[in-house]
Amino acid sequence: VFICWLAVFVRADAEDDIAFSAGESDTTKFGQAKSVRYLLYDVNPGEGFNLRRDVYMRVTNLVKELNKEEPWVLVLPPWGRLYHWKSPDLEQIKIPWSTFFDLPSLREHVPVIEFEEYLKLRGEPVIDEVYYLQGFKGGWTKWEEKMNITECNEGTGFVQDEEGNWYSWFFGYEEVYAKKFACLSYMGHATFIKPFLLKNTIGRCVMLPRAEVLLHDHFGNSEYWKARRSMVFAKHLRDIGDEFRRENLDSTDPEDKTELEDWTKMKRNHGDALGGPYVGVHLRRRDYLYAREGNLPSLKGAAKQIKKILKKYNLQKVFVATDAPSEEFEEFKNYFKKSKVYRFVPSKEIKEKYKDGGVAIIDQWIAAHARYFVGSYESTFSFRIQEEREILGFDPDMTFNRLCPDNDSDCEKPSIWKIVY
Ligand code: GFB
Repeated sequence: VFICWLAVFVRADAEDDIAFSAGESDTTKFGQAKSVRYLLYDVNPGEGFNLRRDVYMRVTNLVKELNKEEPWVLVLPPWGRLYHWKSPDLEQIKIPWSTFFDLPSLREHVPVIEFEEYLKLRGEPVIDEVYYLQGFKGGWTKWEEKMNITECNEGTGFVQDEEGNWYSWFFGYEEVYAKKFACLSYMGHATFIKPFLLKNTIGRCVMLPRAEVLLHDHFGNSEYWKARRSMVFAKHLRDIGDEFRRENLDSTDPEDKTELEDWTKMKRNHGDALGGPYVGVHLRRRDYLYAREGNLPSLKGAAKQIKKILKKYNLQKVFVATDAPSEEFEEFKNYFKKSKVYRFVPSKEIKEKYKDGGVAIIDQWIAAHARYFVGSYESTFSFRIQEEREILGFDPDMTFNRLCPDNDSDCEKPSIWKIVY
């Protein structure tokens, strides 16, 4: 149904500009069909890639709910300017979602288009209404769902020109402007904003910056997992990861029992997946050493823990996904005398094409296929690997593990987030 709507309205927009007049139904050509509307969002600039993926899931399920009333399309916010994407030689803005994800898979869940596709369809670089989400001033003592258009709590980065148009970062597209801007204090789940969007906004495209303020409607139920399962990585990245597995880690899908199917049909039991004959580690370093001080091991401590795992499961190889600088990786590797330790090092071409984000996904993909996985305390990067393994059908004991700090070898295990169909 979603894809039909998308197809109808993409055609309508291409054929006839009138289909874009705000809030009107184009009933002349398409019977009683309502004009499609667009929802665009953005996330706090300081957030990393894998928290942003979580925000996508919240917004996607909001769009799914909106589509029960009238056709809405989610406009995918281009990737760029992320704090952790530091490679100095790469330009990392205006990156489309198709660089990282498989768009047909996303569209099996809700209708989505890239921002550039939206601009092309619209024919004018305009966003009709922007509601900048924020918490209620002074915080809260009692949790209740409420929202209110109020003055802005802090600088928003939106400025108005003499003609009344609003300008902001807009993902690096300097020509883009908004016609209307307001701050919206908000406390609630994502779909709590649904009546507001349906009844109190009329613009064809509504944008919600700081969408992390919207909470998950359901955390961990089948809707959550549908959104998550639809986030299939782009094939070009999976292929690179698979080649690395095959060439270095003796790991192939038929042998590892990790073959991927269309996500809408794929349903695995825990323990169906065996995984390649290696331990997958997510060794988060850099800013995390300060942010999670006391919860991470030293390099030597991490190596000691991994050697134990290798022995227990009779494995000889280790794959390390890490943001560590190469000197740290070399030090870590030197703690292993008998086992082989691998890291994915991208060619110049891969890096230029798929950027820091693509390389991180390849790391996640390889780590997700390991027989046993161990991650870093509360890292969303590790969480997403764990979810990938739930989708593939690993035994939770082989997935929900973390590296302990040196002074607490029996540290608490991560929560188990089992897949729900
Ligand atoms: O993904 P992310 O939100 O996870 O942010 P955390 C970490 C980023 O660092 C990733 C890089 O998106 C990558 O760009 N990175 C981390 C890695 N681990 C790896 C890895 O194994 N391989 C590669 N190639 N890249 C939170 C952040 O990070 O940490 C917050 O979201 C804050 O903004 C906090 O910085 C301290 O949940 O680990």
